[in-house]
Amino acid sequence: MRRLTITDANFEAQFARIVNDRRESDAGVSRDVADILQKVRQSGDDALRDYTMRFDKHPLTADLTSWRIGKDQCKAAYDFLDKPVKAALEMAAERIRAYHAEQLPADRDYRDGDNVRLGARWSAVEAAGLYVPGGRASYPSTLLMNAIPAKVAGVERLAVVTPTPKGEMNALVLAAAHLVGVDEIWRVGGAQAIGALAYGTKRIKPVDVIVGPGNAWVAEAKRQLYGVVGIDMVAGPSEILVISDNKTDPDWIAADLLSQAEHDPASQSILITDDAGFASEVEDAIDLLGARIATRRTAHESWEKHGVIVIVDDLAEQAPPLANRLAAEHVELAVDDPESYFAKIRHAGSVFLGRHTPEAVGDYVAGPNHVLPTGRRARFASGLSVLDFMKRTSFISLDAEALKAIGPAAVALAEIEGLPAHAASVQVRL
Ligand code: HSO
Ligand code: ZN
Repeated sequence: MRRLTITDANFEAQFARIVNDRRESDAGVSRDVADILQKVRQSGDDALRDYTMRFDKHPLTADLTSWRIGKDQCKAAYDFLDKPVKAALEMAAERIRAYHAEQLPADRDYRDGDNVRLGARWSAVEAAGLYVPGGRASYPSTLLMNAIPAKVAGVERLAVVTPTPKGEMNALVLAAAHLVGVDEIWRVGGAQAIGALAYGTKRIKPVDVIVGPGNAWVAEAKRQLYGVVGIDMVAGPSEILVISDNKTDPDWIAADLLSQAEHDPASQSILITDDAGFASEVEDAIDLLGARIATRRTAHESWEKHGVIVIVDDLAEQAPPLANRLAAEHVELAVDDPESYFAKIRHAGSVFLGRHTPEAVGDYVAGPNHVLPTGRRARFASGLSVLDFMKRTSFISLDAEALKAIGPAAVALAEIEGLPAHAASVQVRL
């Protein structure tokens, strides 16, 4: 953990280093991924079979159940859940659905001053692919956060791909799939699964958009296939920035900082406060709680390597501009007047207002998406939404009068661009 004080002579240099810190692995995977994608494109299911044996030790055979997880398996996983877990998942799903329904965009259809009818109509993509990681980062909440916006947008087909190393499956993810009504789940993972979704194979039909988190290979495959298909953001390790005065219980803030640190050794947790004594209490609380949790190794590594405490003089004045430079995925405002801070925060994936709004409620049940821009991408990007599964078709309609009003200008522009057929197609109608 590093502690910075704004009055230190070298504060600016130290803070700039944190802003520019690259925590994302570019493991030099791009050539491997290009090879894998080419093989999947050429040999389809045969390539999937080879890679899945090699990387996941899972045999894809003539038996379809080795390829695909059945609806009945998902239902069984769901039925097997404890009642409180079931109720929690249902509450989460319903709140996420309601929030995303509010995002559905309105069509436009109007006449302008020249009596030209103009507008735009939104429609969903037909098919979306969702990558669900195996192992550490395989979360039912992430399945809800990715699948529900697609459903709300009106996507007809949702195909999930997920690696099942040595045949192993995450029952909670299957239960979540049952809850949201996803029934096409393929037991393939890695770059090869992304290739299959983009190009299609004999078994797996191609999709139009691919979303969902994954390791460096998955992220690189999505990047390389962007343009063949649409993708969501390429996401990096989680981040949290907590802005707190000394009136919040240090135990609360310690837990908040650890909540993102426990995701990944490359995660980053930052506290900005105006009280050095309070900062030390939070540090002590992190040591105590951090030693007790099952995720302590990951959380400890993240906090040691990437954790930061910034001590400022004037929290209300100095914290928001620092927050904007960090453009963090999550920003918590644990202060008396969070609104006045919020008004000054422009770059953030999601903001949590007030001492009683821990970031973790946003990860699960509040409603907004937990797939958010990381690595300072909040400067230009937003969290996953129904719009990631939709596109807009503009339309134009003219009658003779309207064409008379704007057509001659089109003719003039076609002529200076040296495109006579363009000019003629307007002129003949005038
Ligand atoms: N905080 C993560 C999402 C997540 N948290 C899933 C718990 N489960 C995204 O930044
Ligand atoms: Zn989380």
